[in-house]
Amino acid sequence: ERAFDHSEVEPRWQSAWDEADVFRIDDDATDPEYVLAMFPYTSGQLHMGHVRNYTITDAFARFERMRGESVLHPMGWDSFGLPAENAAEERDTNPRDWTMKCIDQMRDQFVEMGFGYDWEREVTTCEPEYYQWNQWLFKQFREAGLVERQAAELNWCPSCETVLADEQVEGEAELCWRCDTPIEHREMDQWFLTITDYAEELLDGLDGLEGWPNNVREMQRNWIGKQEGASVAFEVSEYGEVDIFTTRLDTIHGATYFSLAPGHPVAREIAEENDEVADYVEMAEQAEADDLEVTSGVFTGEYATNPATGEEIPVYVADYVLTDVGTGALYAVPAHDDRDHEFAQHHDIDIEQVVEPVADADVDPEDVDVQEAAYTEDGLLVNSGEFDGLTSAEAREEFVEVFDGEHRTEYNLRDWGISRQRYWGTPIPMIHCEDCGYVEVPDEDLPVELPEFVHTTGNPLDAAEEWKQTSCPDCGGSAVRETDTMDTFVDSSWYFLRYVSPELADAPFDTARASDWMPVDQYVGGIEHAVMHLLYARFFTKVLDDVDLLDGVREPFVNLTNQGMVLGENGNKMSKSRGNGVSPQRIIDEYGADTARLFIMEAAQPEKEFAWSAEGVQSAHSFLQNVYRLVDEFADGEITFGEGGEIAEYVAREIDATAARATEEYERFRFNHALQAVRELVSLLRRYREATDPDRATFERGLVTAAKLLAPVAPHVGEELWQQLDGDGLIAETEWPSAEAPADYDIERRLVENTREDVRDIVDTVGIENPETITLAVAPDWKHEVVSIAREADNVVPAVMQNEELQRHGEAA
Ligand code: ANZ
Ligand code: ZN
Repeated sequence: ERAFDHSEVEPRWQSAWDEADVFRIDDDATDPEYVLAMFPYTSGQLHMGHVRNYTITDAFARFERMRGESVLHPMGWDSFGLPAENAAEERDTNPRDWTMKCIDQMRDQFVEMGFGYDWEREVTTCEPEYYQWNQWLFKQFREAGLVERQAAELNWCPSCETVLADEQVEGEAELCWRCDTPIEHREMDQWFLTITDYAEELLDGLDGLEGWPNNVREMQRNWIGKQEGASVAFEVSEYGEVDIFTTRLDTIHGATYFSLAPGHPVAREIAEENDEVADYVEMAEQAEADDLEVTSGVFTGEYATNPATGEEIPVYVADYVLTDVGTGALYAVPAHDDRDHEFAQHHDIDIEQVVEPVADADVDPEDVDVQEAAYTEDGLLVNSGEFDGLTSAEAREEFVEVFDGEHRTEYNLRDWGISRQRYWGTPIPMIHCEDCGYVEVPDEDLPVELPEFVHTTGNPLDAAEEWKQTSCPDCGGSAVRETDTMDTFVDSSWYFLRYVSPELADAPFDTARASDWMPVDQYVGGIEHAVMHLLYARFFTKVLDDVDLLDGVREPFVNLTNQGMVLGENGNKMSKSRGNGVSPQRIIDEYGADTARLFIMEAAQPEKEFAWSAEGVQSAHSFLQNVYRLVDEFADGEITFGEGGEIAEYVAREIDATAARATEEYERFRFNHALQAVRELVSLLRRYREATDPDRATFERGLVTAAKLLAPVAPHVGEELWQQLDGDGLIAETEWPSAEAPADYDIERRLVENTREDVRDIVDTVGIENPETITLAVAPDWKHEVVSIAREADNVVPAVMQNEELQRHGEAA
């Protein structure tokens, strides 16, 4: 029985790649293909999600390299964060030692998986060589006016007398992780990056990100949450004018009460006179975001004058009005807003309709009963005096002037609070002096390095007395260091730039090279980063460009792929508690890395989830063994060759067609289809050999083509085959097979068929009845049909819209 032994083969080729520097990219490369996977958090254990993520980028990087591209494919470690502190506590070690051990373990596993990274460019965020640049960039941001101190609510443990990070507050009862005391919320000043200054640009830029999944773009749009509206002043008894923010100025005649957020200055003023209001404000401020009902609120005894009607309407303080949204005050229109409606019913407040559906709307005006439920659509004005009959849009425009208001745009996006009260992060490079206030640590004193870790109740930096006490850079007097560290999302907001010049000692990255090498051409990672990481990285890129650290790079990632989940064999999420996790190490040991890689890549297209399957693993394993055997027999001269007969021409044509098809599928990130093509080619060669005496040249070309097409996904086996076939050098560095399809071969048809399969898969996944009909329906005109199906069934939108090929083929069709 001929077989290859993966435990011997795989390490051998890993060393060969290393010796030949296959994955290294020269600093003087121009405009390389930048292929990047989101770097892992250093938990120490590689899981299947990582394996999938990194197999995708590795296969693509290898494919591009074989096509003659210079490829930048780096790896690094997202290595700051609370888990390291917790692990250090549990194991009686310190976060640094624990983290470094994890990194070594994970690096070994990456090598064992055959992932080809340029290890000379390894970046580790918890090293001073890296985080000094977080500090330096913080100062750059500050100089650009993008750093502010603002009040933020923090968790305070009254017993430990310390601030706690959110992760240190446990359970619904919100207990201190150390002493189980219920925590309190306190307002304290924190450092913020004013990402809101870039809200509009971050929103605009999304339109151009056509290589991103639509659902991610939509999530960012919602997160930024642009609302165009107006502000108008209401007179509130003796407290004077109070500005409100509204997106529905057309409804102003229907305002039947007025409402202030508990944190609004006027609410606080009223609280000074009114005990009931004072109690309410205090209670509301202690409550967590979603604790209170929409109906929670209290009448203040005061009245506001509606400028539209001259009516006096009661003023409430209500928790559903948020202090830091708009102006923190609103006029409420129960007839046309759901929350106002609920509140009004509960507090017995009048409900007055001022908008009714237009004549051709889906709803008959007769059927609208605002006493029952709010009518929240636009329409025509009623009960609005001389303005009756205006459309909502007309009224919104006109009323800004009529009621002396102002156009105003609001965003949901908040500034980014980066202060964390914990040890394992980048120290914020500020010093507090009694006389001078906050003073920056001068550049020559960077990095501010973390002191030795100590086990303590609160933030270890607070306990590091010697480290904390310093002198003021301005006046030389005694001063204390800022003891908060940075949110670790700061680290990941620019790590992709550090790879470009990881050793650079006098700047975070080389501006010229970064500007040439950026943006990242293919970025692959989990959907959980749709908003925070991906938005922060976009923000950083724009700022860095604006302060001339980059030259004309406005977006960091051109193409984005979110890989789907790897589920357990039972179709559930893999987890310890379910006991259905499959350890990558076990698979590597038992079957080898190539089997794992092949199985994962054949199982589904990258965006789709799939369930682990022992059978699938077996099938991948035996396919690799079979290919190996066929090539081995060929190499040993065991195959009888002849003229090849009539079918030789057909086989030759199929070889070219396979190369063309597989190439196209690799480009489209449809690795499963590419591999399907390779499997078909291999079985054709096997039949060719059995049916006739094949001609040697064609047969050999078939094997060479199959080996090359397989190599990005199963790189070790690829090398082994290449060696048997007497190839020059390494297959990893050889040329990709020419991808010219034979003239009469309809590659487009194959692609459309594959795409149709994708649609069916998607439709199956989201559970639409009768996928067949839908598949047939979409065939003639991909784009429009798919879009309309997506519209009809809400839950299909993300999946279907994500399938960019559908749209591409739609345009072609
Ligand atoms: C009057 C009104 C009438 C509103 C109406 C809506 C419907 P959306 O709905 O997402 O566009 N608002 C204003 N400031 C607020 C705050 N600090 N906290 C909570 N809600 C606030 O958001 C805009 C609407 O949210 C605004 O328009 C305001 O209610 C409410 F028939 O004003 B509206
Ligand atoms: Zn000073």
